[in-house]
Amino acid sequence: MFQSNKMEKGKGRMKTLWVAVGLALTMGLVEAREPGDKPNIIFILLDDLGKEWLSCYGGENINTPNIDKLAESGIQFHNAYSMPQCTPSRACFMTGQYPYRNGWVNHWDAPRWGHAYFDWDESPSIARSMKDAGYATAAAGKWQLNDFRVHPDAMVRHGFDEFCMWTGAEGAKDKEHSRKSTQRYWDPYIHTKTGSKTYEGEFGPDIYNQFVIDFIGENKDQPFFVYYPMALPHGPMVHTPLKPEAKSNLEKHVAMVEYTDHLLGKIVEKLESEKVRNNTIIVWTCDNGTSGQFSNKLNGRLVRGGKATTTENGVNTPFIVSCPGLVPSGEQSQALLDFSDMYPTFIEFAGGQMEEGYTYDGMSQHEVFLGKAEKNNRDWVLGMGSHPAKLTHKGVESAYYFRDRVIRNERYKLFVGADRKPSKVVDLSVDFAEKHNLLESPDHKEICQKLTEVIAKFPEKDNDPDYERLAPVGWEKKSKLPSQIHKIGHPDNPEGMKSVNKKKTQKKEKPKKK
Ligand SMILES: [Ca+2]
Repeated sequence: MFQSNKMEKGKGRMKTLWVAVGLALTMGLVEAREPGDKPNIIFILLDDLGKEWLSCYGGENINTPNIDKLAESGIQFHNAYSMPQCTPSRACFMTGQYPYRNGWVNHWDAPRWGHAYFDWDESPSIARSMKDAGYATAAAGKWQLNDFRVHPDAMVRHGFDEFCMWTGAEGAKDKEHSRKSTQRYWDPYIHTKTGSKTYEGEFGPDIYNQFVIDFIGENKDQPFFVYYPMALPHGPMVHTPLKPEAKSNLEKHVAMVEYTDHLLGKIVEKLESEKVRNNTIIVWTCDNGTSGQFSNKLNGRLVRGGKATTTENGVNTPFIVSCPGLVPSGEQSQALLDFSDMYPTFIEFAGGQMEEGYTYDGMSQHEVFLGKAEKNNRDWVLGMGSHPAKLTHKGVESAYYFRDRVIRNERYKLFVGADRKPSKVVDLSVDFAEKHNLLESPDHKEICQKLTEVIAKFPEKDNDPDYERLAPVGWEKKSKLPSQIHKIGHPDNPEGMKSVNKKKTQKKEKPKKK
């Protein structure tokens, strides 16, 4: 059942053809730019923030007027899924593939640990497809999927014309370099076309934001696509230019969330002043739930940060779509969508093509974004993946043979174990804590069966990250872990299976301790 990410291997894509198609489309577009005629798209992705910190979703003790205004101006979604952690979410967005297919099931800091990286030759790219559809493309903020010392042109290869990225913490024998490159906020270490360097005395988020603002100004007369994975509000907790007095971690966290709001305000202001706001789709969302160290009240209930978990506080992400010329305003949507949907959705708006030779998991939400379809084409959405991958003597591999995951519809949610069996079904309309298991309930036989049938659609084994092996660079992590057999749930590894069962038992016992 093992399926490669790519149906046909080989480096030679039909690049020439796509470029030709892109050019032809661009040439047909030189005239007026009406709303809907290749709208600009800005995908803003916050790092580690759940709904409990946004007043438009019912979060308390937080002031986010620009985000609230964005929600009022468009559609606010309630059933949108990200993945539980950075790498799985970001790779899913970039490829339109679920983690078990693109191989990025676990988290991997490419610049810090070396070895695996997001290989442009082994994966499709939303940015490359947007570029081929005639869009000017840019990325700003956090990337972390490549080491820019090894591949300074990685962003270009992934399809971004312009970029301004925090490098990600770079592992190095020189500890001073590691320290410098870790900085994403004050004195940030940023990679652009002119190379990587520290911007002393500056606040990184201002630099990434100004870059996006400049890019909008320079490209306002043609369709543009911006992938803006903000560095904020992920740790380390810092004071911001607007709240220099923030002292405690909580005060800093609040200041950082409010700073994302301030930065969004500046982006919208720029779009308005350039008169492209009506033709620019802003998708505003987050890559995973808040860090577990922070809790906040959401509609009267205390919610703990759910980063790296598959409960709703980890994966049911805030998701707002706004474009005054195209998208209806003031709407609340229960439509199901997840991060794999962005690639086909944006490509449909762009009138482009997804890259050939790959299997995709996403479904276009074009009609849902336009407010033309309340109920969309999805029966379920999926959330899975977190914690570091494993480094073996053959390279970086997924830690599980089959990673546990969740799927949900508008009301019910199924937890699937690493043994590929259903472990829990909950009714989200009444069970906020996701604790009451309906799997054996005679009244819920039908829904349990319907959700359980989805498991058969998943490949038996999750893929591993697919990348061409690099020559040693000197700072990479070392490991002699055996390949494949180390995996939790590997059929030839009874110890691995034991740990699946042990984990299950521990989970079941947990509530009793309290
Ligand atoms: Ca994250």
